Amino acid sequence: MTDAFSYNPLARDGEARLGEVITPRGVVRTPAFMPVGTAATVKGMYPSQVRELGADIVLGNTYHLMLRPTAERIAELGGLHAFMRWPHPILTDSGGFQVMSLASLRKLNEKGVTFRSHIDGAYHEMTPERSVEIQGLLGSDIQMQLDECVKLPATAEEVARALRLSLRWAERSKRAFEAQPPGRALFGIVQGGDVPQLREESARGLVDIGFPGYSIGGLAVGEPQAVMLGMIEVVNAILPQDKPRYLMGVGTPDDIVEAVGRGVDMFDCVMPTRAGRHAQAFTRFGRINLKNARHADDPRPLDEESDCPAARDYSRAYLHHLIRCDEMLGSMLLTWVNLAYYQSLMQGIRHAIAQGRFDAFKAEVKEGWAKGDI
Ligand code: PRF
Repeated sequence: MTDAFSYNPLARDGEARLGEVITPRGVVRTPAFMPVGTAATVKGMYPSQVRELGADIVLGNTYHLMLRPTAERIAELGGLHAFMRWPHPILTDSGGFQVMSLASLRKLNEKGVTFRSHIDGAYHEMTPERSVEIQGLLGSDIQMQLDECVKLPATAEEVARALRLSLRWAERSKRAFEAQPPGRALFGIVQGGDVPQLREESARGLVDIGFPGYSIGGLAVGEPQAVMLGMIEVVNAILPQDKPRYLMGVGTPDDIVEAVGRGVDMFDCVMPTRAGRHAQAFTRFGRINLKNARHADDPRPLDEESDCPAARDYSRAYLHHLIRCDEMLGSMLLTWVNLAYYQSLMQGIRHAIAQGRFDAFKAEVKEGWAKGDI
């Protein structure tokens, strides 16, 4: 293993890419899905379980960790990998997006953003430099620049202002990142809302600054899927082929196969973990809501052929019972089922690209997902 960060393309099928993101802490097979571990935990899962499902990397959140237990405390305790006992790669989001969705009394200016914590109301300041410093203290392998993501619909003026601010923050982030040890990477984040020309301006601006990888932000924020896919096409035509592309906060299995078909390599989403805590199971036959009374007498497992014990070994009646009683094992088992589903989806995608039959695989996934509650 070298101490450098790199992207290694392995195969292509249309625009879909099979590859590897190489980090000193390990290889991330792409297309990859990163389970969300916001507060230094993938909720309800042991790190060893997450790993066994095939995850090569998890995501952590600057915003949550800076507030509690603080980046400085995690650094003193040996960094985020040691703290959460996940020795493999970690990607961290920069905090801007979470400040906008969770914190109150936000004030944004050229310098950065000030806000009040959603936990205790204390005031904090986040700048591009401070975000990179926090991600460095955590020891994150793949770090994100501070950006401003506007919710859609928004005016073109508002979208343009936010993307230009994000470009200036990208430069400041890159400069601050130079202080960190080799082997880590900082990604720039493309913004530009639903306006193709602004997406282009953002992507070109970031490529001019130069990053080892590029994130696509500002999507899945209220626009129809067709608009999101159109923006991905615009951006992917500009981003360099020899760097990984990460679509932030996306999405459903349908979104993921569509985005892979447009050149995206990395994804994260709370969907499998959050849905698991809300009685929803994802299976290759479709989605199942285990709160529904029709499961109360059903002795069948969710999927008797699954490799995941949670899907294979527990009856639907038992899962329904756990959920009705609000037992924590119910959430844990369904989170396990859903992350297993997502990782097997990614494995299927990688296999299909390698075999040159990605389009057929994509059609199968879309059909299964469209079935809804079965
Ligand atoms: N920016 C950052 N994180 C994000 C997003 C973004 O635009 C999104 C949008 N889907 C999710 N997470 N920094």
